[in-house]
Order: sequence, then C-alpha cells, then structure tokens
Amino acid sequence: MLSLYLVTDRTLAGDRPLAEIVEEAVKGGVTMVQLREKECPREVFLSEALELKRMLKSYGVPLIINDDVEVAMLSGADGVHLGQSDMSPVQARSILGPDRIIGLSVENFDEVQQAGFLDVDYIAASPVFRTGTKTDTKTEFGIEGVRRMVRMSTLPVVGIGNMNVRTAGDVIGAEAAGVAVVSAIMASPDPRRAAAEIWDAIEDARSEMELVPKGRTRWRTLVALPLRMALKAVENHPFTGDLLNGKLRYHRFRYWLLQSYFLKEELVAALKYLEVRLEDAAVSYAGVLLDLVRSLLDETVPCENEVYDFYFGGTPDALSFDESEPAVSLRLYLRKQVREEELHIALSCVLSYLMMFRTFGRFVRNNFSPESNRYVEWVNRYGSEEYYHDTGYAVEVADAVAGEVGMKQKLKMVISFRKMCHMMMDAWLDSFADRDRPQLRDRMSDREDRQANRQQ
Ligand code: TZP
Ligand code: MG
Repeated sequence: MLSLYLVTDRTLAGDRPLAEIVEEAVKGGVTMVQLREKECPREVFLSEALELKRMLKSYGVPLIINDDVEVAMLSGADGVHLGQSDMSPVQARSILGPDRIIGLSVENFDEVQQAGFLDVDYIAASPVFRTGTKTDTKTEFGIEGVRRMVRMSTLPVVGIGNMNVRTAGDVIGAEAAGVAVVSAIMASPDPRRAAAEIWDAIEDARSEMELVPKGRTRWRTLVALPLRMALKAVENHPFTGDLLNGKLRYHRFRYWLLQSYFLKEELVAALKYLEVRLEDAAVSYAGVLLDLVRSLLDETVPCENEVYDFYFGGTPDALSFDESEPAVSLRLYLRKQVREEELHIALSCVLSYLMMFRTFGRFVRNNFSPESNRYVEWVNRYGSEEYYHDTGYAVEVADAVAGEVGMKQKLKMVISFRKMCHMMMDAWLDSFADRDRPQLRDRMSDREDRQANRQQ
C-alpha cells in the first residue's frame, strides 16, 4: 500500500484539475494518495477530498489527508498524515478510531524512537534528500539514514524528499516500504508515465534485493523469504488473535477453508496427471502445465457433500458458493498468464496460495492445541500432513520447472509469487476486517496494462 505514495501539490498542477492528475498517476501505479493543501479554504479542501475519495475508491487506492483530521473524517478518507507540529497522533487516533491509517513524519532519530510508542501505521523519513518542494526541512537522512531508520523501527518507513525514478530504487534498496513523491509526478506532463517509471524502478530494486546473489538457488528457497514475510504479517494481524479466541465470522471462515481445500485438491489431481504424462519422455513440463493450469480456472467451487461432511460435519448450506477474494484474484491472474502462455508463472502463483495456507496451518498447529476452539480445530484438521504432503509434491514440480525455464523466467516466477502473496494476504485479512478496508489493487494487471499502452 505504501509502495508508491503520491502527495499532491496544487501549485504544480498548472491549469490541470487535481483529480485528473491523480487519476492518471493511479493508472500508472500509484498505490496510495495524500491530499496535501497548505493554503486553501477549508470548504475547497473538503470538496477536493470528497472528489478524490470518490474517484480513488473505484481503484481501491486509499486516500490520506494531510494535517486536517476533521477533513479526513468528513470526507470518509482512509487516514491522515501528521507532522511533528500537527495534532498529536494520540488525539488523532481518539477521533479517527482504530482502523484508519495514521502516518507521521519524522525528522530525526529521536522521533523515530518515540514513534515506536505511538499508535501510528507508518513513518515518513522527512526528508531523504533536500527538495525545492518543501524548504523548511531540517537535515537530510540520506540513503544510509533510511537504512538505519528501518533497522531501528518496527514501523514501515517511507522516504520523502526528492524521490524520483533515479532515487526511488536506492530507498527501496535500503528496505523502505515505499517512496512518497510530489513533484516528479505532479509536475510531470505525463503523470501516468512518470508514476509507471517510478513503479518499475521500485520493482527492479525489490527483485534485485531478493534475487541477485542467488543465481542457482532453487525456486523454493527463493520464495521462502516473501512467504515468511507475508506470514509474519498474518500472524501479527488481529485476524489471528480472533481465530485463536474463536471470534471470527463463522461462515466466512468455513468458506475459506473449503476453498483452499478444493483448490489444493484440484492442483493435486492435476499434478497426478502430470506425473503420468511426464513418464513420456517426449512431453515437456511446459506442455503439461497448460492442462494443469486450465484445470484450475473454473469460477465456482463445487462443494461436495462427502467432503463437506468429512471436514465440517452436517449438511452444507449450499452446494456451491461464490469464491473468496483471494481465490478470485488468483483465478483472474491465472487466466491472464494462460493467455500469455506463461504457465510456469501461473504455477508459481497457485503455489503462493497453497503455501501460505500450508504455512499458516503449520503455525497454528505448532502453537495451539486443537481443543482451543472450533477454528483451531479446523485448521489442525485441515492443515494436516496430507495437505502438507500434497503441496510438497507441487513444490517439487515448481523447482523442476524453474530449473528448466532459465534464470530470467525463474526470477519472474519468484516475483509473481511475491506479488500474489501480497495480494492474497491483503484480500485475506481485509475480508475478515470489521469494516471494508481499501483493497490493494492488482498491481500486476496495472503493470501489464501499462506495458501494453506503451507498446501501442
Ligand atoms: N515532506 C518532506 S519533503 C516533502 C514533504 C512534503 C516534499 C517532497 O517533494 P518532492 O517534490 O517529491 O521532492
Ligand atoms: Mg503537516
């Protein structure tokens, strides 16, 4: 969500409407937007916030309001960004409630430390580099300062101040969660393209961080880190607390388990078929993968009575049901890959889903006894050795495929695995959140749309 954070500045908009620039930038890949108004009447600020909120909602991109908590509340924005001399985060939290996002600018390392005791969601290193856009800043953190901040703080860090296509990669390389950009996007004659280029720089930096030194490493080793990171976020999320206290939404949870189960079953069935076909030496993995992935493309998941009975007992409410958000994102993404015949990538994506569930199941099993409550009992039963074994076989196939397709394609497999983990984790957590949080958008499809546009 913080990856590419656009901060507005109407003085750079010229005679172009603000919302138009923002929308273009979002199409280019911006993942979060802050409306920052320094000198405009309250009513204008509010009406702009309302307009942006309406537009951004359709993209699933959160809107953050600079300084003004009241405008944030009245416009239904997703949060506020505060400076050190604005309203205190404590007061802002008491007004905004627990769910909205609060960001805080930090200007020195003392403030980084203090931020750790506050109920804020991210901190902004202000500034990373001096900038003409905001001249009253104190000292520059520089790239090494950002790195130190990331190590000191448990909060996500975004870099701000002269962030552009040349500087963004280094900030991401210093393990910041994202970059916040004003002029490089707002003042660009083509905000969509400007955003897309910075997005690409971010992506490149991320893949380099994970992948460069590990040329011959197996696929499963390369995906271990993104998997661990995604799971860490799930473990620390209130969802997990609610699961352990038996307070989740019953129906949703049951559907989730069932869907993951069916997806796993489909995959296993397809893999068994793959095993047979592979005995024929003339058949390559890629050819057979097509069958595998196609078999995973059906929209609704049939719910069979026996399976239902086995796992949950009793009679199902319905024999089929709509898919949950992660399963939907997964299938949409798979369809795209199949069209482009990037089947090895599709396989990697399917596995991100299964491995997240598998690892989460293991975490629950290792830490809580099945007697705790019905949810823990289900996870224990469901995340069984059988599940583990079945996905284990799929992992071996993925390793073999990755070994066959060459380094560049192997990296793609890992990158899409990571993207899928993020997307599904967001969808998973959001669908259990008390209110509807903005969904992280499908960045993959954005990127592909952009590439297609550029080629036109
Ligand atoms: N806070 C610290 S630097 C800055 C803000 C709002 C402005 C960054 O602007 P630019 O144009 O991206 O350098
Ligand atoms: Mg401020």
